[in-house]
Amino acid sequence: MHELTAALTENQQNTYHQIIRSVAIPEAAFEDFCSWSEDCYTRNCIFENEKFELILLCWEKDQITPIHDHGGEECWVKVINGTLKETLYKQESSGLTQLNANTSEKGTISYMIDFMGYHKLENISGHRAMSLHLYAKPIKKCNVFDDSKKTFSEKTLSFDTGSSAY
Ligand code: 2CO
Ligand code: FE2
Repeated sequence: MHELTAALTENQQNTYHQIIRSVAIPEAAFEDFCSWSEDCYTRNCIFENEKFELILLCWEKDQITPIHDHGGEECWVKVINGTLKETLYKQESSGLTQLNANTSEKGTISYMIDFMGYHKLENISGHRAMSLHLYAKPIKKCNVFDDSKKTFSEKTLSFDTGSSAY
C-alpha cells in the first residue's frame, strides 16, 4: 500500500491511471482498512493529501450509491473483490437519461469525470464487495440526485474510517 501512495505522491496526475493499473496489492492488505454497515456502503480513507485521496469502499450485498457527479475531479475505481455494476447518466433538457451500464469484476478499473456525466455504482455480487477509489484532487462535495424530487443537491462527503491527516 505504501508503494502505491508513494508513487501517487511522487508522480503527476496524468500517470495515475497507469499507477493504479499496474500496482498489485494483495486483497488481505485491505482488511486493515475495511468497515461495514447495513445502512450504506462505507468510505474508508487509506491516504489523503492535497493532490489526491485513496479510499476503500466496502459494500454489503446489493448496496448502491445515489446518482452523483465527482465535484469536477478525476475518479478511478478498481474492484478489489466482488462485482460492481456502473450505470452512466447524462443530463438533457428532457431530464436525466440513462446511458450504458458496465459490469466490473476483480481487477477492473473504470474512470469517471464530470463531462462524461453522472453515475451510480451497485454491488451485484450477491455478497460483500470492496473497491479502491482514487480521486484527484480529493472530493469534498458532489451533487447527488434525489429520485423523488428529480433534482440534484450538493452533498458533503465524509469518511466512515480513516483520518484526513497528512
Ligand atoms: N463517488 C462515490 C463516493 O465516493 C462512489 S462511486 O465511484 O466513484 O462515495
Ligand atoms: Fe462515483
